[in-house]
Amino acid sequence: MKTLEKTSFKKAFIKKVEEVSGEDFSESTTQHQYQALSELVMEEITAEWAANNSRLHKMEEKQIYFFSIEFLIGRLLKAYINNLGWDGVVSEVLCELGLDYEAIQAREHDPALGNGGLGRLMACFLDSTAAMGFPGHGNGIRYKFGLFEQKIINNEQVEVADNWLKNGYPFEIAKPDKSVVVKYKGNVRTEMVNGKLVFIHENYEPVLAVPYDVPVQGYHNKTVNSLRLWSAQPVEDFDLSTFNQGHFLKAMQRRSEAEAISQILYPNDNGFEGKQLRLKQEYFFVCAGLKRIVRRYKKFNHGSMDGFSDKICIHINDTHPALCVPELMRILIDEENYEWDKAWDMTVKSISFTNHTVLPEALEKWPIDMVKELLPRVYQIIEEINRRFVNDMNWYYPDQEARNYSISILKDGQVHMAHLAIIGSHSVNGVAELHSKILREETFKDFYAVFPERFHSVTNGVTPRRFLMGSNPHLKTLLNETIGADWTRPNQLTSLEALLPYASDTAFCEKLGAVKHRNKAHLAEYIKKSQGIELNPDSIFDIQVKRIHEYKRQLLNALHIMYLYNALKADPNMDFVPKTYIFAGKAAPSYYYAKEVIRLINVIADKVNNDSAVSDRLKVVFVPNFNVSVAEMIYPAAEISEQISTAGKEASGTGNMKFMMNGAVTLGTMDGANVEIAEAVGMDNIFTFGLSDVEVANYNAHGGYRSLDIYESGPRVREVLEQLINGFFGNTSTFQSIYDSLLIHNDPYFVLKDFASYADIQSTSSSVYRDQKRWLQMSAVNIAHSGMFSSDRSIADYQREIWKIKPFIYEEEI
Ligand code: 26W
Repeated sequence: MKTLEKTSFKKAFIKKVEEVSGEDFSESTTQHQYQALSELVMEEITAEWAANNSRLHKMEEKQIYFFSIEFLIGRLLKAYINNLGWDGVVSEVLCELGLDYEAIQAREHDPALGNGGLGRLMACFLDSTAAMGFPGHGNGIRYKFGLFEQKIINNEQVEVADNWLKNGYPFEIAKPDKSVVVKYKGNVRTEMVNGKLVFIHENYEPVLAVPYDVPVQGYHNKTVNSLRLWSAQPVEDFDLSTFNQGHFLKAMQRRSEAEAISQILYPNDNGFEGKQLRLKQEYFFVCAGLKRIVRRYKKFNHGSMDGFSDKICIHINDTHPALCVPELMRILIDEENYEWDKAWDMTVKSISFTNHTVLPEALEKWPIDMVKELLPRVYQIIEEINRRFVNDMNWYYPDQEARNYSISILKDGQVHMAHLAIIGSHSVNGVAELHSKILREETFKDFYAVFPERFHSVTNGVTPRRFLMGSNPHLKTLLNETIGADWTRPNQLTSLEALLPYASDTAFCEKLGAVKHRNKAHLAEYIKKSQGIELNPDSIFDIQVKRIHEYKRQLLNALHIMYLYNALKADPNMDFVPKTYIFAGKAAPSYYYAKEVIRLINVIADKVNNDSAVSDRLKVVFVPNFNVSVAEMIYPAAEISEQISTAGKEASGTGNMKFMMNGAVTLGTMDGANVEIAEAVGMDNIFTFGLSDVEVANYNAHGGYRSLDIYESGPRVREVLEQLINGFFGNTSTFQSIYDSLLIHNDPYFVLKDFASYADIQSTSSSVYRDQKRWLQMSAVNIAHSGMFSSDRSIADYQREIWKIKPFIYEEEI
C-alpha cells in the first residue's frame, strides 16, 4: 500500500474540488469537498480493486459469498480513509485548508439498507473478511429507499421516506453489462430431448437485475472485496408492443412492477409478513447472485461446474436467501445436466446457514400457492427435495412418523423456509452459545436429532475498526499510549487484555474517566443542538439503543424511570446519583404496541425534563432516527449498557458488544451474548438481574405467571401502572394497550415479574458509581475483555468450523 504524501494530496484535493465544482477552490461548498474527497478515495481503491478481481478470477482460494437481504453498511468515507491509512494526512490537510472534516463526512447520506442486527452483522463481517485479507463478498439488494427516517412529532414516531440516492452515491459502480434476467410466474412444460426429460419455463415475466458494486477495502492491506447490490429494471425500457397497441398505462404498469422489486426495504425486523413482493425480492437477489457466481466459476473451470463446492461457499444470512437451495439445484439440473444426487451433494456442500432469531412470529412460511404461482420451476424442485427427504426419513426412522412430518419442508399448505435451509445446507449455526443451545433443544430439536453434526455455534462480533478505532479516537489514543498498538491489528483484539494490570492504576483510570467525560460532553452537545435538551455530563449516562420491540423491554426501563420519578417527588431529599436515561430506536411502522412505547418514553421525557423539582437529577432523552452514524456517537458516551431482553428471546445482540468495547458496563439479563460477556468479565464487572431462560420457559410451559400478583404486591409498582391510564401525563395521554398487556394479557414478556430485580440492580449500579475508582476499574476490565467480541474472531470461527478454509494468520502488510 502506498503511503499518502501530504503536499501531493493537498494539490490533488484542491484540483479535484475545482473539477467537481467548476469554481475556484475558495468558492467551494462542503458538498463539493465531500464529492472531491470521495472521488480521490475511490480512485485509489479501484486501482487495487481491479488487481483483486483478477486474483479472484484465478480461484486460488475458496471464495465466500454472503447472501443477505440486508447490508447495513453505514457511512463509508471515513472507514475507507482509515482503512487506507490515510487518516493522519487527510485530517492534517483539511485542517490546514481550514475545512471541517466532520462536516465533510456528514454530507454522506448514511445508507440504511438494513433494519438492525442482522444487516449490521453482515457489514461487520465484510469489514473483517477484508481486514483478514481473504476473498469474501456480499450479495444483496440495492433498495432505492432504505429504512425510513424517524421523526418524533408530538411524541410519536413519524416515518419519512429515505431517498438516499437523491444526490448520487459515490462508492458504487454500476455494471449494466453484467445484468441478468430473473424469471417470474409462467408455466413449466416438459419435453423429451434425446431420451431425457427437460423442463422448459415459458410465458414468464422477465425482470432485469442490474448489479452495482461497492468496494470493501481491507484494513491496511491490499484486499478489496465486493458488495454486489442488485437493482431491478424492466427488461426493455419500454414494453413497446403493449405501448404500440395503445395500452400506455399497461406498459407503464409493467415498468413499475419490475422496479417495485428493489424499491423499498421491508421495515419489519422479527415479524414475518407474507407479501408476494417480499418473496419476489428474495428470489431476485438469490437468482441474480447465483447466476453471476456460476458464470464466473465456469469461466475459470473451462465451462464445467465440477468442483464448484470446493471453491465456493454460499453463506445464507437467515432464511431470506433460502431459495439458494432450490435455485442452485435448478441450475445444476436444468442448465448443467447433473443427475439429482450429484447436484444435491454439490448444493449441500456449498451452502451454510445462520439463524438469527427464535421468535416464532419471525419464522418464514410461504403459502404453497404463492410460491407455485410466482416460481413454478423452483417450486417443483422444492417439492422433489421434500419428497426425497420425507422418503429418506421414513426409511431410516419408520417409527418416528410424527417427527418425520414435523421436519418436512411442505406442511399445512406452507413452505417452511428454515426447514429448507437446514435440509439444504451442511451447517446451521446460532449466533451465541445460549441461542445455539435453544436451537438444538427447542426450535430445531427434531433436526438436531437427525443431523447433530450439522449444528454449530458462532458467537457474533462487531468490527473494532468502526466501533472503537473509528468512533472513539480518544480512547484509541489512550489505549495506544498505554499498551501499544498491537490490538489494532486484524484478529488481534484480544491483545487488549494487556490493559488488565492498568485497571487498578489510578493514573490510567483518571485518563479513562477523562476520555469518557469528553465523549459524554460531545453527545450532550449534539443533543442540545438537535433537540434543545440540556444534559449534565457528570450524571450517569444509562443508554438503551436498539430496535423497539416488546421482547427487548424498553418498557421495563421506562416504567422504572416513572418509579424513580415518583420516588424523587415523594422524597425530594432522597439520596440519588444524578442520572440521564437515553433511548433511541425505530419501531416497525405497523407495530402499534412498539410505537406506543416510543410515545410513552417521549411523554415521560417531557414530564421529567420539565419538572424543575427533579430535572437537575433525572433526565430522559429519546434521540430520533437511530442509525449507524448516530450509534457511532452514542456508544463512546455510554456508562451503562441496557441489555434487558426477556431471557431466551435475544439471539445474541451486538450493541452489547459495541458498548462494552467503549467501556460501558452491561446491565442486563442472562440472555444472548450477555451470558458470554458475563463469562468474559466475571460477575463482578457486570450487573445482571431477572429470570433465566429456563425459568421463563418453565413459566411459559405452565401458561405464564399471574401478573396481577405483582400489581397487588406493593404500592410503588401499582402507582406506576395506574399512572399509565389515570391522566398522570395529561388527559389525552393514556396508555391503555400497555396497561392491558401487562395486567389483562398477563405480561407475556415478564416485565413486571422482573421489575423488582431490575430496580434493585439499577440501585446497586448507582451505589457502585459513587466509587469512581471502582467504576473505572470495571470499565477498564470490560474494554480489556472485549477482544473475543471482535467480528474478526467470529470470521476466524466460521473459517475453521464451517467453511473449512485455512485460518487467518496475521502478517504485517503495511
Ligand atoms: C421476516 C421478517 C424478519 C426480518 C428480520 C425476521 C427476522 C429478521 C432478523 C433475523 C431479525 C434480526 O435482525 N435478528 C437479530 O440478529 C442479530 C445478528 O445475529 C442478533 O444479534 C440479534 O439478537 C437478533 O435479534
